[in-house]
Amino acid sequence: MMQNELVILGGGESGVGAALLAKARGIDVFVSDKGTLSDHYRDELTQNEIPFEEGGHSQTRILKAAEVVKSPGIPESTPLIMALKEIGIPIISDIELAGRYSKARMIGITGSNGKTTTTMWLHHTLKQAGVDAVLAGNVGVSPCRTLARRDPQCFVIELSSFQLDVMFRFRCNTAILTNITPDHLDRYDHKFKNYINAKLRILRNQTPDDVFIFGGDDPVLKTNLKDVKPVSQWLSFSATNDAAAKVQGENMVLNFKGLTLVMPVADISLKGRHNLYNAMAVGLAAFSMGLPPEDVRAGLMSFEGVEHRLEPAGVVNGVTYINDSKATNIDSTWYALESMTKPVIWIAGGTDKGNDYSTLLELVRQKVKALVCMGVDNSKLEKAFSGEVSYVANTASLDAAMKEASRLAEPGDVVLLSPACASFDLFNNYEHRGQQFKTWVLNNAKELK
Ligand code: UMA
Ligand code: ADP
Repeated sequence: MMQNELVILGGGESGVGAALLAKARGIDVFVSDKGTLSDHYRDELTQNEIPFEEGGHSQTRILKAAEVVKSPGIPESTPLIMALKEIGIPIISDIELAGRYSKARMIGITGSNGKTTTTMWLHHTLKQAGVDAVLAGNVGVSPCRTLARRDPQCFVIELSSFQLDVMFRFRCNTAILTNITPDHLDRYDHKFKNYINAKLRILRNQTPDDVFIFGGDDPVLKTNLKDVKPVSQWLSFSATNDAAAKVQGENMVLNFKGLTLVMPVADISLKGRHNLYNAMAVGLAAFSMGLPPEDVRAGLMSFEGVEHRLEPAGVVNGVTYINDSKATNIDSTWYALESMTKPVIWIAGGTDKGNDYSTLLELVRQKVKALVCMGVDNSKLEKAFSGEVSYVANTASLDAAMKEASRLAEPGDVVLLSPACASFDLFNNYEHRGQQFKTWVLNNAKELK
């Protein structure tokens, strides 16, 4: 048994990435997974001669670790994690490990909604302008994987609250906090404040040279940033007030570091107010890297969007189908409904995370013709909206929901899948749900041709 071993808990992307980096740096490393590793990751560990176990954690060995890298998928309340904490063994994330071995500029992006879109949009904008930027983090690739081979000019890292929980010395040269609405409360003792504090950890270790970009219209951020003393350069984006990124008439206006971009909102490739916010965050972050305004404009005009986020899925019989399967909470669905310009047949439902539907009522009254509930238990949704829309359908499969929606829709309408709920009652995950939606539309488009 090794002493001074780096133990990695969880052999998913974050764990295997961390193991590859540790191995490349000559650190004794051991990967332990309670479940079964995927063939791909098992092969990678074997090929790189990294010792591992699966099907359980060898507690005695793990409790002798010099340090532990924990997958963000493992809750802090797990007995093994509690035992490690009690002994005082440091527990970090793969992102924290990456920070130790990189001189790259670190751009970290967090928030309750818009993380992936903002991260990928910024990465696209930087790459298109010729910057050696690498996409990493919660989008699905560990930065450690790249660092095992090379250190790029810049990392664009999506950070979940779970990753932030186990980050201590990591420093974001540019930090983005898009917004905060309740999510993942099961991992935070059901206390919203704990989740807010996790998000604010993105500010840790920032210096006056660093930049913090945040949603200036977000009420939760406004309240919670009031008592924080700025150390770095704080910039906000707002659709209603004067800010570093703002709206003036038909234009979006960005100003930072002597750089200015004035650009028609209509030229931004992704639509809806939430995407205007995301675009502003991208623009300010690009300015923080010194990117010329024309390169920022080009990136904001050419990004094609991310799958399952208000993704056009086709037009059948004059009805437009939109896949917003990633809308797994109320706020994301609010923005989806707000951005609709045609009458909506709304497909919603799934595993409820303690939703309060009242904030959607006004938009639903304005925009929704009919609601198709799709879930194992639709009673809460039905109760919230019956009487508010002309028709509420109760379905328990994608096929049944799609049949109802297409029956109810008339030419010129939109069928919007924006569930406001997790997918696990009927699907493996949100991707599976979105994929099935798109496949259904594609098959029907063929039949009707
Ligand atoms: N496991 C143990 N012991 C335990 C519990 C679990 O060993 O007690 C093992 C499981 O068997 C599994 C591994 O830990 O093999 C966890 O698998 P994973 O695929 O979740 O692991 P990671 O590669 O660490 O995934 C994480 C993020 N997952 C979560 O935060 C839940 C990924 O985000 C992220 O892409 C990846 O790191 C790389 O940074 C996914 C996600 O759902 C997409 N994120 C949440 C979200 O976006 O809402 C936060
Ligand atoms: P995250 O990675 O934080 O989950 P995504 O970019 O994947 O964010 O988007 C998740 C959902 O939230 C999608 O339905 C998307 O349309 C919506 N969304 C995107 N940006 C924002 C935003 N700034 N505010 C609210 N909702 C948003």
